Amino acid sequence: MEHAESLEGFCKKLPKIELHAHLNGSIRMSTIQELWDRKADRSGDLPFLEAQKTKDFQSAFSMFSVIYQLVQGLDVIDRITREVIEDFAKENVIYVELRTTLKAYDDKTKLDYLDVVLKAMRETAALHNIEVNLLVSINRAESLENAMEAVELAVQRKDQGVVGIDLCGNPVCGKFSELRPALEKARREGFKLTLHAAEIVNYGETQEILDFSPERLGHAVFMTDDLKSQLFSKKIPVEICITSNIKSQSCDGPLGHHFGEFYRKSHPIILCTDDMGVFCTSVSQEFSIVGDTFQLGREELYDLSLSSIDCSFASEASKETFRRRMRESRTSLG
Ligand code: 6MZ
Repeated sequence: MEHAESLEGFCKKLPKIELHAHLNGSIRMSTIQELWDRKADRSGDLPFLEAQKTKDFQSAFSMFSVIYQLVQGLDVIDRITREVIEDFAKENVIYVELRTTLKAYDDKTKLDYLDVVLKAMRETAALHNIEVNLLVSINRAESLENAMEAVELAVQRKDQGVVGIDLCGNPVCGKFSELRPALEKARREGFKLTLHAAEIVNYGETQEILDFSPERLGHAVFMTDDLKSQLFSKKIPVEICITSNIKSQSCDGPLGHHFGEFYRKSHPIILCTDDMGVFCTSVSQEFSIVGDTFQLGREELYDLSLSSIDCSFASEASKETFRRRMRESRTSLG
């Protein structure tokens, strides 16, 4: 049957949820440019643009240092939180789990940072018919002491939209095993956990992470057959970030991406952007990519979006609301 709507149009209209979005990596390109233009001591082109051209995994990380030079202060954090949520809402994302590493600026504490993000989340969500929760990130390059502090701050704001803890950061730095006590503490405090895993080849650590059984994993690119079969039998949902993996050269292209294998095994997966500013993507685009590459029909894309809801850390009542919104949209989707 011919569809009046293009695949891109369908994927944009499809209600979606986003479970893997780093706040600073999701910054709008136009905002980065504006912050750069305002900088008194700039010379030459925005280094972000230069960094975006380079494509290996470590140069993807160099973009975060450019962002951090420009995103200084809670007023900017407030602005980018609002803009990122607006951008998700514009493409019919009905629920987002944003994640961010808490930072202290001048006289402002990490708790101030957390409060600014939570307030901006609440206010913007109310304006745009989108629900937003927060995961506090632990950067694996940080000390255990810092990781413990992040969990303690998350505990202080548990009833205000913090639903989980993420382990992220440059995978060549730090070790899961050394930060594990902070993640155990988070678990004791009732937080759900999502851990970046297997973004580079590190089978030993991937095994430790699987043994730890977090509620979700991010990426899961470099897995042996044995690790994959453990993952499949444990049914740990995986946040899949295709454009991020391609642009950081963790895989050759969409066709060779492990989405195909995980999808065929009916393993729980969620299509995510990772860093929509850094990697110039959107959740709608991630759906279009899998529709095109793996020949998924509209029913299958709809079901993929619907099943992602089960993997979220939202309350059961919220999940029911998302499912209802998806059902209601079904007839108008084309
Ligand atoms: C691992 C990543 C990442 O926390 O300052 N981050 N960690 N793998 C990735 N794949 C490309 N993309 C982003 O957002 C930016 C931070 O998120 C983590 C990095 O630690 C980065 O510094 P926040 O809001």
